[in-house]
Amino acid sequence: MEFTGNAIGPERTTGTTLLTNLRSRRAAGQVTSLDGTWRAIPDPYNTGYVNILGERNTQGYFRDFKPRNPSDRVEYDFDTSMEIEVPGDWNTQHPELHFYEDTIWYRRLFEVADAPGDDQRSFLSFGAVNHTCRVFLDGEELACHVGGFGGFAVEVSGKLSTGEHSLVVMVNNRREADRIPAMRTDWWNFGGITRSVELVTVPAAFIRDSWIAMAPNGDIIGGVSADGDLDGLTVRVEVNEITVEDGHPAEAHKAYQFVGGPGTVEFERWRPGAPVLHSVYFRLVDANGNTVDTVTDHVGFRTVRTEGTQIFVNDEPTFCKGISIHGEGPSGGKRAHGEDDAKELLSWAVELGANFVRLGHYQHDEAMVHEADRLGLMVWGELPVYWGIDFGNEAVLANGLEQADELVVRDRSRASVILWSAANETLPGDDRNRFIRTLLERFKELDPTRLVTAALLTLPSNDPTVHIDDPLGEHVDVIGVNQYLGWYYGNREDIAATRWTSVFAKPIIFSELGAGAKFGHHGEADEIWTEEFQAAVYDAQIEMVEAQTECAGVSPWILKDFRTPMRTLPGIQDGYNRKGLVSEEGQKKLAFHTLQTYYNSFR
Ligand code: GCB
Repeated sequence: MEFTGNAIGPERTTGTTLLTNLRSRRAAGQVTSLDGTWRAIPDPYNTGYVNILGERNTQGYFRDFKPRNPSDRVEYDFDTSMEIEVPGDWNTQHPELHFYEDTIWYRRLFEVADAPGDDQRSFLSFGAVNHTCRVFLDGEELACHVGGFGGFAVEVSGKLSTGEHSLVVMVNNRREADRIPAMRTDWWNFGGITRSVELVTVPAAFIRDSWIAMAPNGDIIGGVSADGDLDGLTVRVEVNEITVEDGHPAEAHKAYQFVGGPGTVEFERWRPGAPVLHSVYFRLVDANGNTVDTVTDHVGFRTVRTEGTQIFVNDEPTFCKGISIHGEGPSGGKRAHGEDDAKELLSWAVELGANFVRLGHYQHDEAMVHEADRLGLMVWGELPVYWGIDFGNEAVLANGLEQADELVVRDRSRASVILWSAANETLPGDDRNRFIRTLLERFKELDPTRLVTAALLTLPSNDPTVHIDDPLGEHVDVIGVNQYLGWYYGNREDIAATRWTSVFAKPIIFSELGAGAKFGHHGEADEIWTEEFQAAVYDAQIEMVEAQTECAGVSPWILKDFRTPMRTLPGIQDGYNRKGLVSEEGQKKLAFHTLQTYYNSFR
């Protein structure tokens, strides 16, 4: 008899779909929130899924059993287990879960007042669950999802009879060599159902996904994928009062290009700092002209392209005055979610004088990109392909592609997003080059309107000129350069004279630079961890950036101090990376004002 088995088996995403336009569905009353207080059972041995023989436990926690007789043995009870808020990370909700990296079972009971009819389809939608989860409805396993930052939906049509239902989600955030990200990240591995859970009910023939954007040549392009019985249905797309597409037969999962509409349509442009959004309606129309499904959006139109070493937005050379941001809320060191967090985080970026934010190192909450659209901030969106990934593993690449789909498909109507980044600080090598090139190609395939990039690792050299020759440079539109002169290496005095060149003649964005400082810690500029030290590094870096003609932008690291188990220095770090321009509670350090002065004085 084998006691070492693990019936969990390989983790692959199955049983999920992508469902976009949830804001529209919410506004139309098609969504029931399942957020709130759930019950949770920590289960580091996966007892709720695997029995002691290592076989699949058919009586596992997902059955959500209650004893029916006094003699019944049921060795768990959701009703009396710990409470946990959804959305939210588990690490900051219970002190004993602070460092927890394993399985927690979540359970939510919900009531269906009126069972949806045959003319409706129903989905459970998850904004993000970190990292891998299995979804069970009334004891039945419906789906597995791999990847901690992308949204996904699970179809439950025909399963929602009138009455009470038990939704159980087995969530696991163990760091594994074959996950993305893998074993090491310089951020907290917040576990849990970190974004909203919703029940979405749509018509039997419906728009699963739709998007519209402006191509680099000014054409309006987009796509609609519909689902259900689409016989005789056509697609109509209107921007404001203008129909830009009419009569295309509805096809499942079809992204097709429509150009311009009848005659040349010129919409007022969205610009950084001067955003203009237009109302867009995507409709499925039947043969009698009746609309069977509509989704609405508010979309800006702008072009973005590169020429030589510059980025052009609406044909104007545009310098990206940026700041990097983690998906951690403005206070409390918690995983960020929702509109309030987005508004506060991005209001700091605006106050800084930024026109650009790098949303590192993974897909952020959808509220961030909508708020960026509204504020006129340009966005760099990013995949968690970070440091050491098992690049030679085909299953890992397959998951990377799924995560790329989730990133791009959700946000390709957002004018604010100008760049998709495939990776951060990865070491060149055949497997890595192929892996990231494949992701970059997927970005372009899904979205021909945006630029692609990756944040490259540049290592110290004794030469004042750093030559960028990472082979990925050939496959990106914009080269992201992470560099820590004056912090991890190099003398502060030498920063201003340093230059970056590449064989690629493409725009360079300094996607990271910075230094650590503890808010309120003051001293001389050569005393590490003081606000003065950090500000002096910024001064020198700004001088370098000004003199570096190939530079198309900067996004220093980082807006706010953020939690990370890698930073342990007592009294200074205490579990936080201190490179923030503001503390974890939002107090501004000197360097905030240094960068603000620079951005406000700008070209
Ligand atoms: C980096 C990483 C970032 C870290 C940062 C640091 O290069 O991209 O995730 O947090 O440096 O503070 O060391």
